[in-house]
Amino acid sequence: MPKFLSTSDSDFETRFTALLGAKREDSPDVDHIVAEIIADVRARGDAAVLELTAKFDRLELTAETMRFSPDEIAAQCAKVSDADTAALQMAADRIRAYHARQMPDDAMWTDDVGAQLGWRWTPVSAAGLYVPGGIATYPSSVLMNAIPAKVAGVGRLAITVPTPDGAINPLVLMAAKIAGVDEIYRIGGAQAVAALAYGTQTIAPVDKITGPGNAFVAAAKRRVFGKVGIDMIAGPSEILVIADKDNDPDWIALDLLSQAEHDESAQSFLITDDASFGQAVAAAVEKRLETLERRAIAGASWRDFGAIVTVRDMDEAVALSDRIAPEHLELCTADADALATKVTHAGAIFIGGWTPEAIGDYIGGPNHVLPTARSARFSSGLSVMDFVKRTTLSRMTPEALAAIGPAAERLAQSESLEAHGLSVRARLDRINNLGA
Ligand code: HSO
Ligand code: ZN
Repeated sequence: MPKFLSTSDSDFETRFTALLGAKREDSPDVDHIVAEIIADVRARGDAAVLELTAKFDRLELTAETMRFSPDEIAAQCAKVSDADTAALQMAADRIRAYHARQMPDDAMWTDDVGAQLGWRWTPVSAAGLYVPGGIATYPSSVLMNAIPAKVAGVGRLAITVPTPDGAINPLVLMAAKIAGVDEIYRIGGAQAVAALAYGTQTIAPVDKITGPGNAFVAAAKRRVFGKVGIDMIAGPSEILVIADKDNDPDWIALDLLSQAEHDESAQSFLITDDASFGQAVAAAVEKRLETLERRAIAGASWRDFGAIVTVRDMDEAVALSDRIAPEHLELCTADADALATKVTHAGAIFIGGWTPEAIGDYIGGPNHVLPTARSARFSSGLSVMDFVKRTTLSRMTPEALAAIGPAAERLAQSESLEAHGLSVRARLDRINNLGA
């Protein structure tokens, strides 16, 4: 059973705060092991990566077989059904169209003193995409990471995916192919992150690393940050559904379970203004848990971290939602559009009862790599912006320099940086025909 709370209960604040602060992830401290792996890959390159792959993935590779050959990619892609390929293709097209609209504009203008100012966006040269192996291998995540990079104009994209005992999900390679990525290495863990960040004899280094992974991958990404850019350290998935009584309890139950089934540490919340509707959803969840394939995972998540909160009205619901700052927020209410405008902190909002969150995971168009663990308060989901950077532009004329240069000279003097001041003064003197 999930936790039942009501804002009219006297102990609500205490219980809600406890729920928000609940420690959901018990990530092992692997930092010292990861530090050693990174040092080893930096020192020995391919040799270290190959040894670690043999040890962790039970896979004997060579520098030549580390990368999937075009023939191997074609052979794996041939195993994918036409229906799966078509679904991936539709997803890719929609994700591409959505992200194309995110491309920011360059700007240049002349201000009141005649100075030309502006900025220009350019893509990172090379990006590495980490794809997890095992049960958490999601072909959809390959599209969600690779397509924004491609749209941004990233020249080189490399994928690393561990293949324990040689096993690979063919849909991962098909997704890579559809996204236009053909540089794919069958390596994983901290060694793959280190190889992408520092390069080896076989793998050229990249400038930015994105993609989810286990505790080793997360620790490695933290450690290589600075040498390269990283996207974010994603935590377990979360969903908050705000629903009124005019919903089918079974639909809402399935929406809650769709995130609960990701991970035992996932968290699903329902906020409703009707207590008996909340009870109906709880009953529908239990019913679905009897047969759901991943009932062990979803059931544990729902039991340990699930919650149903009854509020007095929907404004109260929005206020609680902003405190949760959920990764995914579903608004299944009559006035969903109006409610959406009142929300400030959420990674992604799904408006109205016809928009299950799963649409966003696969095919809607927006990215499914989203801020977790309340980080939607200060950050956003993956986008084209993660693969571009901004260069500022300034151009002075003699008139502009005459107008603002003396203030620069004064500030340079106040910081005792003589050459700074003189570099301005030399030009001002020329303008005034004083200098040489
Ligand atoms: N809901 C997950 C993403 C995902 N779902 C991938 C299915 N596949 C985190 O936002
Ligand atoms: Zn999902």
